[in-house]
Amino acid sequence: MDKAEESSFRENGFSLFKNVFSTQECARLKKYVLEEIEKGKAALLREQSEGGGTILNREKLADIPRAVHKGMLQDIAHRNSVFMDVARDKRLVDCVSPILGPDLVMYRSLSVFKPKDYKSPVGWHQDMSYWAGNKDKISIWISLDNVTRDNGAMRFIPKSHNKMIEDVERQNEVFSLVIPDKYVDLSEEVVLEAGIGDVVIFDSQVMHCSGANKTGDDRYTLIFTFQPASDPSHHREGPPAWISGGNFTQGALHDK
Ligand SMILES: O=C(O)CCC(=O)C(=O)O
Repeated sequence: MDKAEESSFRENGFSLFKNVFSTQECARLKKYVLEEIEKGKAALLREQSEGGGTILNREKLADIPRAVHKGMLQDIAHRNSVFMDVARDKRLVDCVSPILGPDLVMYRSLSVFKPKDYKSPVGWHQDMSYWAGNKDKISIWISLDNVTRDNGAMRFIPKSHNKMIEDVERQNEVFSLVIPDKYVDLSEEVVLEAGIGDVVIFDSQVMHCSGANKTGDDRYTLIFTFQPASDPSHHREGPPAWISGGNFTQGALHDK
């Protein structure tokens, strides 16, 4: 991240990095994502046929993937170390360490996917509506396919990260805390189309959403959220996982 990219991120709350990963790397990662999704669907089916006792345990890390049939696989880096290795890749750390510093831990990891003709959009939201700890968290969104405005590109409202909207509506969706339309100025909307291997980073408070997949093309992603190691908060039970740097005195797990 150069100085211009850093100041644009600080000003707008998001930034696009082109060609961070190669097409070959993304094809390999997508293969692993598809495998994890299939394993997840099988685990969810097993759980449902056995009565569904633990399905809604939102606290447990890498638990039954409760939303895998709705386009979301939570805690992917804790399901397969291939993804934890990607999260620790210097190319990703370099995208966020100018803002968050060198000592980083992972708050969450997931894949959001929209197979062809997947109709469900993700509504406008600010991630901090869901999250614990400090707001100094950055999500890193990796495009494993060509993502266009027609198959689910990310959409952002620039500068919206400066203020939280408290008046959110709860909907029966995977991303359930939605910002009412009256707070979203669509004339400001930026649609970020991304090629295979491009990376979008975004602030924990920026308003964002993504459209439905109206095409016959896949739209698979990997998403990691990092925070400074001084913040011991975690999206699940237990401490956040180590990502980079050496200063872990305040609670993060150094598992490498
Ligand atoms: O990839 C998407 O469609 C949505 C991701 C998202 O909203 C998030 O990670 O907060």
